[in-house]
This record gives sequence, structure tokens and C-alpha cells, in this order.
Amino acid sequence: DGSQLVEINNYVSSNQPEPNPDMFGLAEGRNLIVVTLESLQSFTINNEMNEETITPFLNELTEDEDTIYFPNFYHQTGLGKTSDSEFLLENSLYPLSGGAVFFTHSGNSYNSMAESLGKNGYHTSVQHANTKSFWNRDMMYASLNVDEFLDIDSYEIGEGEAVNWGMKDIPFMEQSVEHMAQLPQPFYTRLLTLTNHHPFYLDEEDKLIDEFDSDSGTLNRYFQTARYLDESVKVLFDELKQQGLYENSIIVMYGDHYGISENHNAAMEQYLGKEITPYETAQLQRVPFFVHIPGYGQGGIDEEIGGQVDIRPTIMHLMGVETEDDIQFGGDLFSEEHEEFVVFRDGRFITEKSVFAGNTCYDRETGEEIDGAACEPYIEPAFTELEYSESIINGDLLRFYDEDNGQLILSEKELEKLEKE
Ligand code: GP9
Ligand code: MN
Repeated sequence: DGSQLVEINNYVSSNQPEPNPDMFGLAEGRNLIVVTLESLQSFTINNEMNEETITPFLNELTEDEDTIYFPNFYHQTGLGKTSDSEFLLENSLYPLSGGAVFFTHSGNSYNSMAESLGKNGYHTSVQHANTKSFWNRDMMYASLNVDEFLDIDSYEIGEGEAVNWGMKDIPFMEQSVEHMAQLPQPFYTRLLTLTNHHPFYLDEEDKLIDEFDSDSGTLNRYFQTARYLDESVKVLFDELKQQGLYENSIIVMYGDHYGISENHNAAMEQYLGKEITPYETAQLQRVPFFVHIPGYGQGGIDEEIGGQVDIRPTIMHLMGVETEDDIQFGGDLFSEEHEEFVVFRDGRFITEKSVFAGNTCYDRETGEEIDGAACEPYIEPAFTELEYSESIINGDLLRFYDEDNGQLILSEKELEKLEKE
């Protein structure tokens, strides 16, 4: 019942880092464009495959003065894959350990970023060229208070414009920007890409680099589809400029989850030129996170360690929206007080000094096994985070919370019960 929320609320409120005053409100009033970079892992960024650059446009952004790039950023998804990443970013809650929360708890009350920005005068939408019921998105988006879902019916897929799972990312970006030109402003829109998805097939004309040469066709092709995704991001930026939407927007991009599973470890070892230990597997869960603010001028590489649960507070503060009364598990990555502690959905975790994976404690920088004492103090907190988040979802506890004034909504009986405790 609602009284469970008291303890959780105390826990999350005491862990909220203060916004960084230099970043708070920097993008206030601008359009917010969030791009999900399907299956993109950070090892592709600023890296080569047989002397070919994998992500030339994103690489440029890592050195761009209007962009902040986070190389130590991890996905925290479970079985719900893309949908889990959406859940993390909208709610700053962890997804579930079993099953996709988009399917199991689409009727819950949430306090999503879409809802909150909606209350701040934003039109909110998601754009994705797939059927609306995939991952139960149509149901979940209603609960997340997304105003409009531009699904496959909003796209014109011409001859040769589909491959693999559906519409190719380049025409998808072009048409999504056309949609944006029609949206009421300011808007918050999320674009979900699709081409860089297993099994990573492409038409000949879209192969901008060669395949890799391992025994895994999956990994070999992955480099090509990642290269194509990168090209589509360049198209997005170009189209936004052409439509006059660029200057007054900010563009946030993140990788949703791994593309290359552990089934391809032998091929990955060949590519990386090192053995894949549980430490390396955990480090391979890094996904790119970019915040691009036209005109910012002070960008660079931010080594802060964070995860998808941190996206919501980070963005909300940039948009000038306070989140101190929100029940969220992440923290603003720009805050001086942000804690470097990333919990994976399966209980592995990363701290400033250590990586805990395969029940072993590793030095985060060197990957050497170290004394378990370095990880020990974090095992219980990692569990608590996941457990509290899970209780919120399973008990639909946010229906007992009024986020507008930060008050718990408890019945007489629940209040009595609390007094007795
Ligand atoms: C499907 C797309 C891919 O609409 O989001 O889903 P995934 O398999 O990556 O979760
Ligand atoms: Mn995905």
C-alpha cells in the first residue's frame, strides 16, 4: 500500500544531487529532440575497423564545442531492450528483472519526463517507423502522457527505403524532421532508429564501409549498420538546419543497449585484441550519451560515470525544470554532487574505483582483479536501488504521490499504520 512509499521517498529525496547552476535552464524554452541510437555501443566511437572509421559524424561531435560526450555511460536495460531504455529515460526508474515493464505495467501511474514537460507547455511526441503496438508502446505512451505517437502510419516508405526491421534510418530522419516542422513549439520529440538492429542487414548502396572479417557474420555486419546509423544522424542535423529548427533545439542522443551479445565473444576478442573477461563484458555495456546544445561553446568529453537512469534529471535540469520533488533514482550528470555508481539491471555495478561483475571485484581502470573489500560496501545499496524501484512498479506506488507538491497521498488507515511503526 501507499505507506511503502514513505521509506522509498525518504531514500530518493536524500540522494538527489543539487543541479549545477551553470547548466540549469541552459536549454529552457528550446525544443528537445532525443534520439535513441539503436544497439550502438561506445566501443564504436572514436574507433576504427580495419582502418575504416565507424562513426565519423559522432566522432566529430565528441570534439565539438557545442557537445558534451559521456564515454563512461552505461545502459541499464533488461529483457525489455529498447522499451526498457525508454522506461529508464522517461521515469528514472529501473526496469524489471523479469519481463518488459512496457508489457507488464503499462497501466500504472508514472511521472514521466513527457508528463512533466507537458505541464511546462511542451508538446510531446515519439516518432518511430514501426507498428504502434510493438513493445505495447501505444498503451504505455498513454500512461506516460505522450501527446502524440507518430508510428509507421505517419511515414511514407518508398521503394528501396526499407531493410532489416523496416524503414531505413536516413529517410526516417528526413521525414521525422518534416513532422517536426508541423509540430507546435516548443516540442519534446523522441526518435527511435531501427536500422542498426540485429541481424544488421543492409542494401549494397547503404554499405559505406567494408564488413569485418571474423567468424561472426553478426559482428562483421554490425560495423556497417553502425556506420549507416552515424550517417543518418548527420542527415538529422542537416535537415534540422535546413528547416530552421536547429538553433532553437537541443539534441540528446543515447545508445539503448548492446548490439553484440556474449555469443560473439570470440569475434569480439579478435576485434578488440584482448580476452573478454566479466570485467570487459561489463565495460562493453557502455553506450554513447551525447548532449548537443547549439551555441553552447563549452563542450567536451565528460568522464563522469553514469547510466540511463540519470538521463531524466540531467535533461530536466537543462530544460530549467526542478526535479527535487520527483521520485527518481538517477541524478543530474552535470551536478557536482552526482554519485558515480551505476547499477545494472542484473546487479552488476560500476563505481569510480571498481567494477563488480561475475561475483568478482575488478579495478575499473585496469581490469585487474582486486580485493572484494572495494566492492563489498556497494553490494547492498545496489540491491536496495533495484528493490525500491521494483516495489514502485509492482505496487503502482506513484498513484499515491502528488508530484506537483511533493506530497504522499495516504489514506487514514495508512497514516495510522505509520504512526504505530
Ligand atoms: C522495435 C525497436 C527495436 O520497435 O525498438 O526493439 P529492440 O529489439 O531493440 O528492443
Ligand atoms: Mn533496441
